[in-house]
Amino acid sequence: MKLHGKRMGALTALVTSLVLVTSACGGTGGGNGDKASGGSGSGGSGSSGEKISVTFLPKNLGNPYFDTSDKGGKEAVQQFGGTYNEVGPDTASPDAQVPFINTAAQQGVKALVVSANDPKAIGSALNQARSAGTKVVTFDSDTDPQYRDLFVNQASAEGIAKVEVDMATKQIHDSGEIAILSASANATNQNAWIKLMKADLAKNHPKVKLDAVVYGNDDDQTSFDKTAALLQSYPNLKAIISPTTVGIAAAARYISTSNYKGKVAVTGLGTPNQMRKYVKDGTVSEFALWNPEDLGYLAAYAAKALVDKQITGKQGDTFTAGKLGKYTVGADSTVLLGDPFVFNKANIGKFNF
Ligand code: RAM
Repeated sequence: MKLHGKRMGALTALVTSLVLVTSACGGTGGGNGDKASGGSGSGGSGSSGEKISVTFLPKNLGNPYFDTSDKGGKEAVQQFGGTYNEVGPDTASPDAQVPFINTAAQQGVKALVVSANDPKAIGSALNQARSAGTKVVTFDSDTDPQYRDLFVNQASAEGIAKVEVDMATKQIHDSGEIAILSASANATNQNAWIKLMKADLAKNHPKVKLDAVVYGNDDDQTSFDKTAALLQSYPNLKAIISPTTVGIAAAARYISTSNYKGKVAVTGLGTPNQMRKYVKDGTVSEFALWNPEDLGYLAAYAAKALVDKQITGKQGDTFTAGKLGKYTVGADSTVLLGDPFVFNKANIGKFNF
């Protein structure tokens, strides 16, 4: 299902939700054949015969989005018989991940799976790890391409930006003031989406004014406070788009108990479990995401394929990601999970992540 250039119809939404539900329940997800029981077939040992050790390094710990993605990663690593580890900083700041990368390299882990807080700040640490023999897969939020072997992308940046602008502009009848509450200021993924959202707004929504972009640093309290400040600074605000699961939940929590409820729309990217109560109480009518568990699962299998030398990361390389089936490496050493999905009152009950 493509979201480009059209709104998601009720039927496609239903079909896609069924695919997502199937996937969340451990079904085929990508529809390319169920390999769940047999893993990849080559076991968890790399070409040297050692177990494949995979370390997941999210932007920050304590973020339910990464709890879910890394759970998918763990499932995959266990399936192929490798060893799994998760480490990470408490705050999503640009270079907070560097010591964890250095430690993983010293430990000689076979693969690091990283969501980057900054496209450059962790680059030299990653390249040192790669020189020492560790394969680097970025997922969720990329680095500059020269610092990693592969990027596992959740959905196209264009698709993610468009669905967010579509959801917000629809709710404000394509006219009025909006603001963006983002994650950290250097986050590669959010910044790519914001750039595309700005372009879409300028081109297709002339009556919508973007008042401000503010940063909650993927921290709940900071995001909550930034929401309050936005509402104070811009009394005519009609909608907040938050392209981060931490931000959207904090903004919805603030608005749900304030006089702004029903007057200021909140949308963006969220997890169903965090957003359920705000959809039920009418604070939020719709938001989007992908399946983070599948994202982590796919990233782990991509790491294994690199360690096994089944792929090098060049365009056209193919590998099998367990139950999700077969994937092909695209341009810029990128593997795409799928399309974003819109959650609303009608479908949110079917999801549990
Ligand atoms: C937050 C993180 C993550 C992003 C999601 C949507 O959990 O910033 O990088 O992909 O939101």
